[in-house]
Amino acid sequence: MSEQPNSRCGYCAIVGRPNVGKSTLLNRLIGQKLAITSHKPQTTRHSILGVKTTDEGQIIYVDTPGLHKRGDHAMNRYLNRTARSALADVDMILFVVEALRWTDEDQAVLETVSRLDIPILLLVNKIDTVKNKEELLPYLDTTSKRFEFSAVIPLSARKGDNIAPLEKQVLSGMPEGIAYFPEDQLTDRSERFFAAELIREQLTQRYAKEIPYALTVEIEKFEEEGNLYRIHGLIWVEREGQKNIIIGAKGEALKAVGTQARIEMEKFFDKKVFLQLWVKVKKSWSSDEGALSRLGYSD
Ligand SMILES: Nc1nc2c(ncn2[C@@H]2O[C@H](COP(=O)(O)OP(=O)(O)O)[C@@H](O)[C@H]2O)c(=O)[nH]1
Ligand SMILES: [Mg+2]
Repeated sequence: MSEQPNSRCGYCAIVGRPNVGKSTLLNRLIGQKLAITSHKPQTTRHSILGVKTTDEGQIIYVDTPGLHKRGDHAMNRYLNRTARSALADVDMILFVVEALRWTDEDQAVLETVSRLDIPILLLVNKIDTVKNKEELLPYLDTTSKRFEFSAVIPLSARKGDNIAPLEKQVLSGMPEGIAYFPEDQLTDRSERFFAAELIREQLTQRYAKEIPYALTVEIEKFEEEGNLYRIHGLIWVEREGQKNIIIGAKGEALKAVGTQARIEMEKFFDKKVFLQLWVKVKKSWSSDEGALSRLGYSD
């Protein structure tokens, strides 16, 4: 832990509507894949802390599920609750939008965070998609007038453009204090949690339509045997038809998911991984508050 009297330490939440690149940004800032990403909403279902320690201090980033507009479904209510509670005690907010876009959902997120009286940095992400960079200027001009942001930073989380100036800006906004977390700690989540997330990432990226929303992953067994992790994962879906799709003809689809998830886990844990997967049906788990809480979606 840092003993320097002038060191800084604080919390910084990453917020925005789904799909603007919040999780990609967290991974970029930490330099490791902590948060799973995909182009589908609801990919991030839990708040994840990413801890970045340097000589100047410690920044604790909080990745949040996107604030979802529809609050009429139990899962969306949980996601909104999680996103909102992550904002309660932070020192700074990174509000992420997509270059050249400003939707009703962006506006709704701004309205939520601007009520909190916490400094807000506006991050205009995905600038790598803008061929002619001059097009950005009028956009930056209008968006920066939407609120008194402490700064507006165009960047690309995917390519890593403009990340260093962002980090400098964030650090300067953190209160003085000594580090909360040991300097080698990157996150607050367990290896079991990441195992489940890496399985869910494969499934979320692979299936379109309703399947990503209808599934969750539970780790039934997580055992260490020397340099090997033995992991049993249970994939819950809501209907028989979804189970059949995930298993596929002769189990081929599930096997492919298992292989790719195992490769990702071996990279993440730096261990050999033996992974077995099962699929089970639990009707309407995602709209049942009790089932949600048993499956780990509780505050
Ligand atoms: N071109 C481009 N795509 C990005 C960038 N950042 C994120 N993405 C993509 O946008 C999609 C959503 O990213 P994700 O981080 O899951 O968004 P989140 O829902 O806000 O957490 C993924 O397909 C990312 O690869 C970027 O800087 N440039
Ligand atoms: Mg995300």
